[in-house]
Amino acid sequence: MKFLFVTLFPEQIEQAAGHSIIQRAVNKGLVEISCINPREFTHDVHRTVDDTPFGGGAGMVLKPEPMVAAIRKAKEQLPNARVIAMCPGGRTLKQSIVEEYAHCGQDFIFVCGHYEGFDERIFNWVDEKLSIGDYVLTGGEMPALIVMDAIARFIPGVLGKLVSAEEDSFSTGLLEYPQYTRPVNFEGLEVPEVLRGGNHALIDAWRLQESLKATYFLRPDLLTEEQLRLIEKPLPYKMKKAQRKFWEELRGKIAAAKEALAAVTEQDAGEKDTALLKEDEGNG
Ligand code: 4G3
Repeated sequence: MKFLFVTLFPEQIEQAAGHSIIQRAVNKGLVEISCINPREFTHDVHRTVDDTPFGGGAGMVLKPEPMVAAIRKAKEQLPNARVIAMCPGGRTLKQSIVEEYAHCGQDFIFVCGHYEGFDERIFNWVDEKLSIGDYVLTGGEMPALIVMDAIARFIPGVLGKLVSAEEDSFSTGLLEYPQYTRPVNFEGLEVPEVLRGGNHALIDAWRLQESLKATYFLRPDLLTEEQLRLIEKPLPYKMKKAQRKFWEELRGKIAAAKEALAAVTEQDAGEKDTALLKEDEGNG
């Protein structure tokens, strides 16, 4: 997959592409990264890319001529690419958008802005505006790199053999379950018994319960109506025994967590979240 960045600061992109998993993907030929600098498309001695806004106001605006010339060049190089402008006012990125990008079979041109933004007319050469979240940064390079990284993880061979982006917590729609590695006892904090037992059916059930519990407390908006019903409403009369046990156990964990919460009400909300998720450590 090819990623082309239209940017005034190509070194920032090259630097980020020179590390770790993305660098390995480039070396394996799974990902191609390149940059086009709009400054190369200026014709004045000062190589001007920005100017003051019509109507007044603080800051500078990216001029249309060099930006559009750079985007045109980018489209010549990647005619099948989606052209995405990174800006705080764009559609907010989430994992389902990442997956759609990863599976659409197109290359990507990221248009990175600086200063107070783009001349509005530039958007006529752009397919969509994208934001990585509700905050403003000094440039679109880091947001564009974040989008590329999130997409690249879905390209077969980019992650290690046994790891699959499709199985990520966010791709399952739930928050992550807690993970542990050696030592079994770290400063008195023990790895839950169930994870050391090697019973994979039990482990899978425990992990799903923990994911559901974390999601219930921290991001209930991510749960399906069905999941919420199975947590909060009377269980269906007809239900397989193992299933009933699973949901009853989860309800027990949630009730215990709520009690733990009641016990720490004098603490601040940030600490509460932590307390909630810690309550049953070690009692797998
Ligand atoms: C355009 C993207 C670009 C207009 C870009 C600022 C945050 C994001 C810029 C503008 C950016 C984001 C450059 N900051 N949330 N800064 O994805 O006002």
